Amino acid sequence: MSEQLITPELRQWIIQQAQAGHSADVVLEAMKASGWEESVALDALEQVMMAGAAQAQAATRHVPEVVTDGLSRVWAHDKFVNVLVQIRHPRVVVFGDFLSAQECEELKAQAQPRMTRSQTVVNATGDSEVNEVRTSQGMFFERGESELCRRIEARIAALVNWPVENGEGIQVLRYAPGAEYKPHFDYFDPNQPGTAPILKRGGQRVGTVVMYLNTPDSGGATTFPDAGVDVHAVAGQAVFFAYGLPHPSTKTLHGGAPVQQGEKWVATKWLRERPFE
Ligand code: PD2
Ligand code: ZN
Repeated sequence: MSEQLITPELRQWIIQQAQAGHSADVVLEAMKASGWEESVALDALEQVMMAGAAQAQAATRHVPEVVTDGLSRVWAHDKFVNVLVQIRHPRVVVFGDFLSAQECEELKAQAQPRMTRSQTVVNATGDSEVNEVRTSQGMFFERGESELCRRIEARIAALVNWPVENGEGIQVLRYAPGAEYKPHFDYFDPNQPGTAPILKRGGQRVGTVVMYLNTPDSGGATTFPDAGVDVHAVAGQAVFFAYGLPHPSTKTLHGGAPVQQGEKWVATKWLRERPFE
């Protein structure tokens, strides 16, 4: 365990850096420059500097964020969206009335002809493959592909204060009964060789919005096992989560629980650090 690598001297140095007002980001870069592997350095930072895990996110990179100013609904581009639940760590926000019933139906109809078996990224190479951790069907829209995509993208951008250009195209997924998406992180594993080429286009993923296009008869919640939180799939609602670092300390491990009865349709929007061109 990397815990054993943290000498008292290193612990003291990290604390001094924090007391001098250096952000975790800056300390991390300094550790990497002096030869620390990123994952070991992150573990050390987490243990020493970020005893309060919520501080970890705040002290690190600029991330998509919802600003409610204490209100239970926020204006997002063209409509008010209800803020149903907010969790600070992991940073998770559940929205009601995010998509209208008509928008859900239109998105499903536009996606339907292009649905194929979903794939996952092969970490070692950066390629994609069919994998039994993800038994849904899916498709990607290009960003800005239709008036509907542009409207939803502008709504997300306004809601989480993140530029439209930093978003990947909307992905639509359909889960049949029994289909699931086993728990995973949406960021790309920095220690895998296949990650570097993926990051060239827009950098890391830093946030996700999962929009529910229907209400399954039972099952299909989006689960956050490290937080003990399940978000039920309800048509028109959406869940947003952000991760300032590509590290499990963000507690953003999440999955799509097996659908028990009926179908489940979602649209996912992934947000990158930089423009995704
Ligand atoms: O469909 C879901 O609930 C789900 C769960 C976890 C979707 C994703 N991840 C995703 O698209 O990344
Ligand atoms: Zn995911």
